[in-house]
Amino acid sequence: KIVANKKKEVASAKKRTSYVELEESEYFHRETYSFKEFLLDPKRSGIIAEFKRKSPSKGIINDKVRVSAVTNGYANAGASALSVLTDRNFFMGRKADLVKARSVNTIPVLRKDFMIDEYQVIEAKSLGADIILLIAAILTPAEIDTMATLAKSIGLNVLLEVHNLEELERSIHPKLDAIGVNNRNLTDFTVSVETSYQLAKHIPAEFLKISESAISDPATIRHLKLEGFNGFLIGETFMKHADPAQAMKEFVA
Ligand code: IGP
Repeated sequence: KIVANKKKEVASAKKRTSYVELEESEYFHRETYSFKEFLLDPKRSGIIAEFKRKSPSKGIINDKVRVSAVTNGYANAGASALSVLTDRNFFMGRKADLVKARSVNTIPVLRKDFMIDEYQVIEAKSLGADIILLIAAILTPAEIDTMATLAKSIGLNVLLEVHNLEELERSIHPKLDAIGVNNRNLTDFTVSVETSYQLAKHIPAEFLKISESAISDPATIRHLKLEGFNGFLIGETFMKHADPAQAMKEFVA
């Protein structure tokens, strides 16, 4: 359902904006920030702080806050990177949110969306992203190869998301920078940080290790660090508050 929906969206975007126009964006020619450098910077928290108004599992989380204030507050609270949803249908995100986040921050920004086409990779760079997400559950190994290779050729960092060992083993690719274990099962939306603990030892050492979703307390981060995780993708725990950046400040204090 998500993939069919996304295909339509990409087809219409291609009609509106050509590759040539995307590449005319000033951002398309910028040098991206290194995901690795920011994640491993000991002065930062390792948190990839997400701007997410709505999700399929929770409905509206927060539609009252502004992307510039929130993302800038996250960065000031010590975020290593930002994650901005650009999917409109399921997450109430906008491409303009990514542009806004980029324009007011000097840390890496992840384009959070369902990437299924090379067009979206070029588009991500032109909107100001530093990192793209490739979701193993919806991509073949050949598609991961094509998109990761393209992304790296234009300086983007690549995060691969997996839910289980089978996805990890079939999708691992030398062009990836980071492997993210999603603790949320995308089919039934159940969450368990156990997923991260179980998969940790199967992720080859050359990749950054990220744990995604359902992280709601600092103790979980301490445990994940002990298992070798370098990054922690957090959305709802911050976004459910009227002031998400303040919530992050208190979380890291
Ligand atoms: C954040 P949470 O539980 O902290 O709000 O989760 C992030 O991991 C989640 O939004 C996410 C996501 C995705 C969203 C992970 N993978 C893929 C959309 C698409």
